[in-house]
Amino acid sequence: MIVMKIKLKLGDITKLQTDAIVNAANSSLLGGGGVDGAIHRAAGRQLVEECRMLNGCRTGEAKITKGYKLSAKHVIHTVGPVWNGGTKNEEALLRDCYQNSLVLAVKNGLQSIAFPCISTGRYRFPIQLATEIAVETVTTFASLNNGLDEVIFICNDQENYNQYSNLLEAINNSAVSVEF
Ligand code: AR6
Repeated sequence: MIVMKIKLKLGDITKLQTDAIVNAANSSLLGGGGVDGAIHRAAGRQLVEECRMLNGCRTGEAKITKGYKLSAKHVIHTVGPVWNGGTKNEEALLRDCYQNSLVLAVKNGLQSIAFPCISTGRYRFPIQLATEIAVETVTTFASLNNGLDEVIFICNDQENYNQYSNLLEAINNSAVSVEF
């Protein structure tokens, strides 16, 4: 069986040298605050110019661009759900963000992808639940043996990092090897 690596990191996603980094964008895809603002600042103006051609993106869906001045070759832009108490299909939509980003990476022949903690900032998704969805979606994807070598979860704060660390330590799945 081909084993997919999962790595956990604490830091800034814009510094990573992966085939793709994922942006927690909004549906305009034209930039914003948080990780979205950081990615657009680091990538330069050409990123927003390419994004303008994409006609936005619906919640749960994903679109790919080049990485421009980033060390990452591509940016996969996905739009997480705004947390509304859990009554607006938020869990399924967050799962779609991870799943659709992974599928898009494989479709484009990419081997490594890094995710921020989608929706857990301005969109107020509860951290524990968001982490469970992220880890479960990625490990299930790995079990299907899809050609992706490496998924990085990169947290910008200790609270998110600790949640991931607890869940990843407990993983018992032969399709995955975890590195901290
Ligand atoms: N590297 C890695 N993670 C980061 C970075 C960074 N440089 N900066 C922030 N984070 P948020 P959302 C973490 O608010 O909740 C934007 O305005 C941050 O600590 O960026 O999906 C968009 O345009 C948090 O854990 O995204 C949308 O309007 C995580 O990234 C809206 O915010 C997500 O926080 C999307 O909200």
